[in-house]
Amino acid sequence: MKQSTYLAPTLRDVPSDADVKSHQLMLRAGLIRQSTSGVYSFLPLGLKVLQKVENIIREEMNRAGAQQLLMPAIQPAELWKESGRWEAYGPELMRLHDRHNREFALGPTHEEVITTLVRDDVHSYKKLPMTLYQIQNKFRDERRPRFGVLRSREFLMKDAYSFDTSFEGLDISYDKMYDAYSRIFNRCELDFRAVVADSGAMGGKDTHEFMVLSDIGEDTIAYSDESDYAANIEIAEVNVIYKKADEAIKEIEVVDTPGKKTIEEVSAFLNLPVEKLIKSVLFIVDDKPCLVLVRGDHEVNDVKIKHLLDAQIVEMATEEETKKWMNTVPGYIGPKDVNKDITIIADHAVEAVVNGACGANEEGKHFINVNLGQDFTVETFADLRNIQEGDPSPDGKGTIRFKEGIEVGHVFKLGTRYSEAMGAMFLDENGKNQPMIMGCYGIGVSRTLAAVVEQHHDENGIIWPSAVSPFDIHLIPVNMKQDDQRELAQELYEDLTSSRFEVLMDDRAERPGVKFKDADLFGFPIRITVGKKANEGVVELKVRKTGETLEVKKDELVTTIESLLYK
Ligand code: 9G3
Repeated sequence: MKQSTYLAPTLRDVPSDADVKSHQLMLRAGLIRQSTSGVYSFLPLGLKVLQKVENIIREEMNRAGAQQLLMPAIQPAELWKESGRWEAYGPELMRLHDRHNREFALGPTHEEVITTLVRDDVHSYKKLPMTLYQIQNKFRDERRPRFGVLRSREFLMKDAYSFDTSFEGLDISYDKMYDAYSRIFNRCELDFRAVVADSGAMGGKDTHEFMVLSDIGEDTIAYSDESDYAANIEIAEVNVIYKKADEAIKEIEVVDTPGKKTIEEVSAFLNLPVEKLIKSVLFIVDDKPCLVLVRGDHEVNDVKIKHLLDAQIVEMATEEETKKWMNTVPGYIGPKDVNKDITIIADHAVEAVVNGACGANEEGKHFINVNLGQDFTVETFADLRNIQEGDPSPDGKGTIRFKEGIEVGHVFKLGTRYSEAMGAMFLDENGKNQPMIMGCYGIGVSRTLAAVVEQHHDENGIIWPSAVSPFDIHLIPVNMKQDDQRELAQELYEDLTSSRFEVLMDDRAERPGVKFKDADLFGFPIRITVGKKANEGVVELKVRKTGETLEVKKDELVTTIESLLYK
């Protein structure tokens, strides 16, 4: 390919509205351009990478025995009404009407579509297990699209769905997908961890997220420094035994704490360690008020509340709701003498607080010497807090550390959630009709591309892993006006291309400095410069990743490149 006519517009400066490296570099290297907020075009260079990632995914899906198909992006609302999800999703589900005013969704995922497709054409256990997948754009109207294609409103996803006759069969399908994901992300040279995750609205029990380690990741991974334990902080269970302080129980007192609302302010003002404070947070759980207590130095984990109460919706109360239920403003609420309609649940750590402090449910006042039993009661104690760095690992081995991660994959065991809702049944060997046992498996393909850039770049630009690089070789004649340079470059272009390398030749009439800067920005693995020694048939080869440069005779070029590219 000749760069003089190739659409890969580079930018010298960092775009002001791009906050992370992958977004900046993908714009500057001409891989993507924004159409509107959260909506992007992939230019030729970007699409070539996307297709390389897709091909790796396809190879590993097929190796795992999955079959590729393609489902429609527009989905009739009836399917989502049948599964009960039409009302469950709000503004994030992009909806439209056709010319007959019928309702449709732009597909954010395809459980409903795939389940009805299988329902209508698969009826016998003899056809199972079956795993089907597609690679297609998804639509989710994110409230805050950001970080380029890392969180966009239209994005490329590989979504797979497995259908089995038993839960044992699902375990096998799940493990095959799990292993395929590990191979995919290894081939993309991503440093990732598979972490135990929360299944969220999808129900089902087991689920893992594949997280690419990155400081800009929006997810926090809790991992052990001594074992392979790793979990999304949302569900990482806390495994700590708290022991009560052995001090005499004191009489409760009200104290003035004017303007002291936060744990830190109250702790400092009352001269009490934060471990003695009881943090009270009011939640509205499926429309009912629930006061959640955690120790002052801990954070409430709303996913754990949801699991404990088997709830659909768990939201923090607004200021008005807090006033309504607690008769005071946030910062002064506590568990003593609250409205009897309010359920009180607490993290295990609260049970060990002696002579603690908490809000007095009156603005500007707190209680001290508060003790469970005599001053307040708790309906249920449970693990309701976020795990913290330094906590013991739940598997008993080592200590918990945190790392940020970018979620590039998510695999779920769905069970019969959709097959029952949509009637996807199979006749078992005894002729009995049973609901199929399903799993679903997603990879954010465009997000994976951005994650590769996040992990593979330096101050000069992208450094593509060879398996996903848009081109293998950047061929640069320093001066197109010099006959020997131009002719040797053309000869090498033909030789390398016929040796099955993908070559971009910079045949522009640009100064060498501009060409070299763009080459570093594009980040192909190998750069060949045809310069002064062209008349000796000698070129300079530079390895982008290491910066190593060496002079190579033209007839040794193919073998040298093969040794560098495919080692
Ligand atoms: C929606 C909207 C957003 C959504 C969903 C539905 C996430 C939704 C979860 C999944 C589960 C798996 C198959 C591939 C892997 C992920 N965001 N999820 O169901 F209507 Cl607006 O998509 N689906």
